[in-house]
This record gives sequence, structure tokens and C-alpha cells, in this order.
Amino acid sequence: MKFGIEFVPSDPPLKIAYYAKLAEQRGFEYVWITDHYNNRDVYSNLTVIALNTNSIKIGSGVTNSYTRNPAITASSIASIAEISGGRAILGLGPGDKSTFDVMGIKWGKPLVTTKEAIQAIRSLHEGKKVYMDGETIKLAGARLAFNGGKIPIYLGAQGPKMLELAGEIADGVLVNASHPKDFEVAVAQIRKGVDKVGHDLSEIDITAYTCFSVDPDPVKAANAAKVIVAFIVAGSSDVVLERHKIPIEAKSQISAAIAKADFGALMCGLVTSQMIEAFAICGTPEDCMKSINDLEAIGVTQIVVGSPIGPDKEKAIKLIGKEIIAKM
Ligand code: F42
Repeated sequence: MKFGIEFVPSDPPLKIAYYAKLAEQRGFEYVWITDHYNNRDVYSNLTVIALNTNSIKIGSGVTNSYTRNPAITASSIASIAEISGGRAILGLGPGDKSTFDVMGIKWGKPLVTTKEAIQAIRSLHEGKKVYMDGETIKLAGARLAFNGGKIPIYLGAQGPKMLELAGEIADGVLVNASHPKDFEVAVAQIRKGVDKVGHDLSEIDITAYTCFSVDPDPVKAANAAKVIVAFIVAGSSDVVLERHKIPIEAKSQISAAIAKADFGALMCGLVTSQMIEAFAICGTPEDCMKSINDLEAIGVTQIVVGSPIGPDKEKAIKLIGKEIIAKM
């Protein structure tokens, strides 16, 4: 099992770089930075991390091809590859619709758009002059003037078609889920894509992009996870909630509490232990280790430790290094 760590750049870049360096020292192999317009810029963060680390691989986790033209993305991530000495990974997904709405960006054909963007970016990284008259992506002779080398592309995917596409064309897939039940479904879909193109499942890095909260005190770990789990429940499809036997009406109750910023209600009852079990890897290092082993048995090859990481980020990174990564 490989370990990655996700940071949301709601903290200043130098603080994130400090955590990334700590993670590198504690055995993490990947650091992923999220991309939303309302947080600090993903590529600025990746640059600062590249300059403050030596070996950890650094990726956008994930950018999209609506807010950034694929030619710009090809150039940005190739710049990170150059700055980091070849450690860059491009994580690309269809994007977060709610952030597009407020920017006035129309979210059309996410599957086709993402597929065409990956094809365009790969061709640009191969040094080609790209003419593309796709359904949604149009390039008329774009070419990069420098060489970023071969950069792995990971697809952020949850839906069945997107997971299948990942199996067909991506080097890795970042699945926003933490529970074996979700990965049973996801791996079957990824396998369909892999089979379609005659590849082997082992060629794709199946990554669990988890909500993770670890602490020697399991109650503290659970409390730290509650608000994140609330957002996951609010954003989950009915199919996913049913899979985990979570009442569908809980979604609207939690969404209403989030809309009113009623965090007291989330902390004291609305977010249940059943929800935390379904949507987070949470508890003591031993509890987390058990969940990780269960995911590995289903085919997960990378665990991304995502928000909140733990009640105290720095302590949690050290704890994961010592009690989980070193013991795997
Ligand atoms: N989104 C961000 O904006 N920023 C991030 O930092 C971020 C991180 C992240 C990390 C991991 C991860 O898994 C997702 C992450 N996301 C992030 C969210 C990501 O960008 C997507 O919003 C999320 O993965 C949801 O995508 P999805 O796989 O559910 O795909 C959606 C688009 C979907 O509906 N998929 C359907 C499916 O079955 O997979 C396919 C829909 C379809 O076929 N559409 C047709 C098409 O061509 O696109 C068109 C149909 C029509 O009628 O027009």
C-alpha cells in the first residue's frame, strides 16, 4: 500500500509545504492539493511544495478543464514537473459544479470534456502540435515550447462511467470514498474500462481519496471528522446512502444544518457513528490500519489521507508515519 496526503489550500502555502515536508519525512509518497477557486491557487502551492521537498510526488488533486483550458493545464503541470525534478502528477476531474455555478461557468458534458482534455494534454506533453476538433475541446495547433516529460494522469471519479473511463485511459484514479462497499462497486467499474482496452488492473493506481481522522483517543478522532462527514452525506447520491443504509431524509436535515451553519446540530446528533463508519477512516491507529487492510484486499493501491487527517494535523501525520506506514 502506498500513502498519499491531501491538503486543501485554505492554509497559507508555506504552512502546507511544512506539512508536506513532514509527510515526506514520515513515509508518505504523494501529496495532493485540491483545486477550488475560493482557496489558494493549486499550482502556487505545488511550486512551494516542490521547492521545499525532495522526493514526495506532488499532484493536483484535482483540477478540471472548465476553469482552465487543457493547454494551460498542460503547461502548468509541466512547469511543476520541471521545478520538482520530475515529481509532478496531474490529477484531473470533471470539477465541482457548485463552484462553477457561482463563477457563471456552464458544466456541460463532463465525461466527454474530461476524456478529450486528457487526450489533448497527453499530446501536448508528447511535444505535438495539437489540432483537436472534439465535441467540447477545440485546439487549433497548440504546442508547448518546452518539454515537461511524461507526466502521469490520474482521474478524479465517482460515477460509473467516469470510473470506467479511468480504467480505459488514466494512470491512476482518485476515488472520493473510504469504505470497502464503495470500492467493491468502483473497482468493478474500473475493471470494465481496463478490460475494454486490454490492459491489466495492476497498471492503474486505484486510490482511495479518504476522509481520514486519527488520534489515540477515538472520540476525539470522531469529533474531528464530523463536519467533513456532514458535507459528504449532504453531497452523496441516494444510491450511495442506501448502500450504507443511511436514511435518505438525513441528507436534507444535514444540508439544512450546513446552510444555517448550525455546527452544534451536526456535532450533537445529526452526524451519527454509522455515517462516520461509512464515510471516513477514523479512530485509533489500529482502527485505521484495519480499514486500510480491508481496502487493500479489494484492490486499493494508494490511501490518500484527506481532511481532517486528525484533531491535530501535525500530531496525526507523525502518528500515521509511526503507527501505520512503518507497520504496513
Ligand atoms: N473537484 C474539484 O472541483 N476540486 C477538487 O479539488 C476535487 C478533488 C477531488 C478528489 C477526488 C475525487 O474523486 C473528486 C474530486 N473532485 C474535486 C470532484 C470531481 O471534480 C467531480 O466533481 C467528482 O469526481 C464527481 O464526478 P463523477 O465521477 O460523479 O462524474 C460526474 C460528472 C457524472 O455525472 N458522471 C456520470 C458517470 O456515470 O460517471 C457520467 C455522466 C455523463 O455521462 N455525462 C455525459 C457526458 O458526456 O459528460 C453527458 C450526459 C448529458 O446528457 O449531457
